[in-house]
Amino acid sequence: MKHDMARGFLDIAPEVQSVLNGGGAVVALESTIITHGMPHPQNVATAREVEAVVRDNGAVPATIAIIEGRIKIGLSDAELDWLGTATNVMKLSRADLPYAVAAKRHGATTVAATMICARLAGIRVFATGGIGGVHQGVEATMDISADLDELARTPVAVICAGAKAILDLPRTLEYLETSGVPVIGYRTDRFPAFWSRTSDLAVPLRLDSPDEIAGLIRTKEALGLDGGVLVANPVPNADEIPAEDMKTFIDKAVAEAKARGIVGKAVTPFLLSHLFEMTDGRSLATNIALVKNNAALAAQLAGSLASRAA
Ligand code: PSU
Ligand code: MN
Repeated sequence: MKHDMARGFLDIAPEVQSVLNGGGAVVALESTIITHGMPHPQNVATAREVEAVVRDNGAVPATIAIIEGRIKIGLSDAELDWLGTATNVMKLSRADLPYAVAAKRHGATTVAATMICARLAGIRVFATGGIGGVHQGVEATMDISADLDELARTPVAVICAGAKAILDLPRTLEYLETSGVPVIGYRTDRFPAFWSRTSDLAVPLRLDSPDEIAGLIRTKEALGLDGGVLVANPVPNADEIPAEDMKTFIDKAVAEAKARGIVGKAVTPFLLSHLFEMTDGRSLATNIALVKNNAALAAQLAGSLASRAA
């Protein structure tokens, strides 16, 4: 436990706590993807499958959410089922996490909030789908996901499939570089674009094994450099939707969000659900495949970090 004052706000599942006590491999998983990222019942089914993938790869999963103000590190079956259909669950980032805890609300954690909670629990690796980033039209809206600043300040490794192509990817990478976040392409030289394996952007760094990523993380810590690292893991070949195919849909979804005046936290959930409809579920199938792929790599990385621990 990194922060003793926070201990009283956390409910760490006994299995997760015992693995952490023994210095073993734990992977944090977010809950916004369940409540605001996927429709029911695929959201709950995917959450379970992702937990199973983590186990198959030698680590213990800890799905994180806020229930009645308690920070849950690891959810029970009943809690996960409930989360899948609950309608009174806030989408929480750094800005509103303390409110949800103080007011005893329910909340799903975004990448930013999941990183904060993972760190409080002593978990170093976290698997998600895609991170939030700089939105298209940022010149007018200033919409930049709090996920980026969290990566700059909180020492958790985030495994994602790049950033969704609904974002402004060049500016997202610029922002990460300015903030000092190492962005690692896993077995790729191109920054992956979530549904697509590649974009026209070079990835800043490339590593080809979990051990190498663990080595970078340990060196970063030894140098006293704060913040996380972002690992961009391309969706498997069989599941990808080529960038050209997605582009038409994305342009339409972004225009629709603008026309309807969708702003703030509602933007990402709106775009995702609109895309699921426009692609007849194909974008959802790809989303599910890439999260599982990230969970496998995250578990291997957590194992590698654990085995190197003194
Ligand atoms: N990746 C997905 N589905 C999601 C998200 C990411 O595959 O639903 C969520 C994450 O929780 C991420 C959030 O942190 O979207 C970003 O929201 P915003 O752009 O409002 O910061
Ligand atoms: Mn935003």
